[in-house]
Amino acid sequence: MPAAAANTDALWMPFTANRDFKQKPRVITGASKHHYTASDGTRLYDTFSGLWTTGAGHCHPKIVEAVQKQVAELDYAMTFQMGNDKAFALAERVTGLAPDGFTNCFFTNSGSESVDTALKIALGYHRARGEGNRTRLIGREKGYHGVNFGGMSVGGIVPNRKVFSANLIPGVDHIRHTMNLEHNAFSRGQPQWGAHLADDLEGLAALHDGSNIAAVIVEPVAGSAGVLPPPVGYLEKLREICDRHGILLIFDEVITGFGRLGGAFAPERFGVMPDIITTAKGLTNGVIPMGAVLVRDEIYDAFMQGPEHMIELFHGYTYSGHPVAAAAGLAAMDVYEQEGVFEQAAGLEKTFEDIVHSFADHPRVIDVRNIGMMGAIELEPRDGAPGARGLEIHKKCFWDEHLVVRNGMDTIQCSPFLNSDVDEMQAAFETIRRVIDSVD
Ligand code: PXG
Ligand code: PLP
Repeated sequence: MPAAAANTDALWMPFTANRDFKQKPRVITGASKHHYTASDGTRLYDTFSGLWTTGAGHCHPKIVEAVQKQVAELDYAMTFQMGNDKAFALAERVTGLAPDGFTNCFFTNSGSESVDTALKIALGYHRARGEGNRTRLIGREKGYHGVNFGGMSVGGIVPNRKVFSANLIPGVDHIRHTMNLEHNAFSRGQPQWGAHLADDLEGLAALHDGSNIAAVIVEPVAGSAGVLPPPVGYLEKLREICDRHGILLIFDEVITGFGRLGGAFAPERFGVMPDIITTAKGLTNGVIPMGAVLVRDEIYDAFMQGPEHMIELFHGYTYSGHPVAAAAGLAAMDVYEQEGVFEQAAGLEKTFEDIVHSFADHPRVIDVRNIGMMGAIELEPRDGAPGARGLEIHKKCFWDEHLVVRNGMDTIQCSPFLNSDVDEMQAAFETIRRVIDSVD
């Protein structure tokens, strides 16, 4: 069936210009390794590895097999007051990959749920230790922490907040973002300028008194905002201020976790240790929705008090630790380990950096940013129509070049496969350049 004939009416599509899309739908019906198949039969190379999700490639046979086996063996069992074998095994596996001291993990079904869970754990932790006054939560401008009320409130993407402004949770402040084209344009990796922006947290601690602040949440590398690597010294400073005031530091690693930065988690790269890590996406290689919140031992331990028959944390999702998701997660961990996927990513990042920075001389390009296997090519917006150029490039790549390219407004977001073939990756970016040349 030709794509245009697909009946797309009933689906209210997420983060999509529905009316524009439905005039000529882009419908995917299959995938294999580094390509999608569209409903008209064309094969498209995926430059975004799912949605930052599928670093090891689509329909990986080992993950497919694990899911097929699991769904036939145990489809569902509650994890409230009982549990399934795969969830326990995956928790052990994931905490094993995490930095020392991260002994426990709580399962969710998405990054948004991981964030809201982490915020609740932070509040509960302080209360359990007799510091129930620590209720303030601090996020960062341009931060993306999902779309649930907690994550939206600490988040800093303006259009995501605008309509809900009066209903965001109270007691939240934001530190400034680190994006600055004047000082940092065309930086490779971590920019040199901007560590002082972390002092905003010290300012908020002075304003509210640090003893009232529960946690600060940041993406170690801002993803959705258009890939903003942390300035040199910035995360260190955040950690130091948190330590001084007893504030928990949450790293939202929904994108950066599981290989994007060439290791399992951001502390390996930046040498800065958070107290809580939120994950999703790469946890299952995107195959089944699942997230996890990893916590340090003292956080878990703080909850383990009171009568033993009592539930320590009144929180959980029907599908927390779903056995089919957990089986996908276990298989993903096997693939990452056996195929050296994180090492492959580390080995590719310099080549990828050179590829994205080859766009720096393009007249329409106002910035290029990258770190690990994350990159952004920022285009000048059209006068009076921000986002139009980016969307046109996405559509042109899809229809004319058989390339899936993700744009956030006028920024081309790059999330190549962690096990990309260099020639394929190179060819894809040559095509993107041609398409940028060809649009107004
Ligand atoms: N935290 C971070 C850091 C994320 O990147 C979420 C939380 C929410 O996860 P869920 O699974 O609830 O979507 C994310 C998700 C983009 C883009 O274009 C990125 C995300 C979502 C949508 C678009 O970069 N990341
Ligand atoms: N709404 C209702 C009426 C429910 O019964 C439940 C769960 O039992 C939920 C929402 C929450 O669903 P979930 O646990 O899948 O997040």
